[in-house]
Amino acid sequence: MGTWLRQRTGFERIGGMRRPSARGTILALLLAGLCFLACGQGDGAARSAGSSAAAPAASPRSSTPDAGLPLDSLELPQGFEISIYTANVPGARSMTLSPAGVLYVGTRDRDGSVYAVVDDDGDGVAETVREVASGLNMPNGVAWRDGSLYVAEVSRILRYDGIDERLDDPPRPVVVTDDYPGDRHHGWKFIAFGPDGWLYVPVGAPCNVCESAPIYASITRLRADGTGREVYAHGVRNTVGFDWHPQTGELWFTDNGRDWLGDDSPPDELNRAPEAGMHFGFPYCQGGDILDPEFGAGHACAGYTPPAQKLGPHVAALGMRFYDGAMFPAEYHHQIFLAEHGSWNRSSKIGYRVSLVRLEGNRAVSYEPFITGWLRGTEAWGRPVDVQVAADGALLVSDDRAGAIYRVSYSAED
Ligand SMILES: [Ca+2]
Ligand SMILES: [Ca+2]
Repeated sequence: MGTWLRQRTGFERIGGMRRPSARGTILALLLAGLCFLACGQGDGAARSAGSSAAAPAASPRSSTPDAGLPLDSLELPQGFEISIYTANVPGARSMTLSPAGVLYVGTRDRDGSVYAVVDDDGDGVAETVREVASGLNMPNGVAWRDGSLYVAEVSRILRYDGIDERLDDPPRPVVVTDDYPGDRHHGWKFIAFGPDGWLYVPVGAPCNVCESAPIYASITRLRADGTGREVYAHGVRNTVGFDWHPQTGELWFTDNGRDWLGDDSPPDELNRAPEAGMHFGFPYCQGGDILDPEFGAGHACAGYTPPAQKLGPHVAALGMRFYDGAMFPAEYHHQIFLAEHGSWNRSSKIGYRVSLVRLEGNRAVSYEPFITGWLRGTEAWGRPVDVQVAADGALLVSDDRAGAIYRVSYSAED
């Protein structure tokens, strides 16, 4: 049959037969191993790899609603709950949601895959995960517009037309552009359509810190048909998440600070770019007020736009979204949730959490943790990458270490 479908429920459907897939088994073994490492005391014997690996005859969801992930260790404010939307998206990175409710998820490594995740019955648990593309070059970025899914590889933007209706038989992609640099260092991309209808595509610095051609360390934008590319923002080291304020239409974006300036320097950044042509400092000025020791000579931080909010040093702030759903309390309305993937260039780890930045007008006034607990001691069992507000107002959070999408919901106290 022409259908090329993988449903990531621990099975591959082949010619109408169902049999355990090698991947499903490996995933089960990995999850079991992760739990062995992370679940800690007491229950290790009850969760042996053997019992998990032998389980694929049943739906992983019905037998283990938490998919073996230690959700109990996550802490959220009063009234919020977190659950597993799906634990079957290996390397889950950036997300986009179609109006029909299909969640598309990019990845950065492994098979170069893009996944489509569907909650068929609307109960807050996605039962169907399909691989709609594979073999791509770090297809981290996904954006949906006018019936098509746009996917960002390192140097190309691809477009899959009519994708929602063809999840079981995805169309061949149209190449929107193949004109981005091929550098894999900071080459994976977050992409999104702005309120102006243009597709925003960042190009990270091809280095930790360096001067480079103008296309690098920028956020570009281009028309949906691939024409008209221009640089919108300069001096951006590596942004992997942005969104536009629902009322002002202004662009806000995270940016990852450089490495090797010490444990507490520089901060990661949340920036605001209300107009084209602004310069956010890299590589000359880091974090708004730190003249770079290698590239700062002859420059002044006053010449560049400082962050709207300094974030933790090395937290690796990635995806961010304004909350515009109806489920959370009013105090969260139009505030920013951002995913902190977690540090590597620091002697003690920080990040590995979802944070909240509160705004007053167009000013950031606070920065606080919203979900913590993926980091336990010195080991992180999960790493948040992106956040997405679902149609029902729940907040979806992707995790490329656990291969999971979480669903954060709120219900008022009794
Ligand atoms: Ca469901
Ligand atoms: Ca900056």
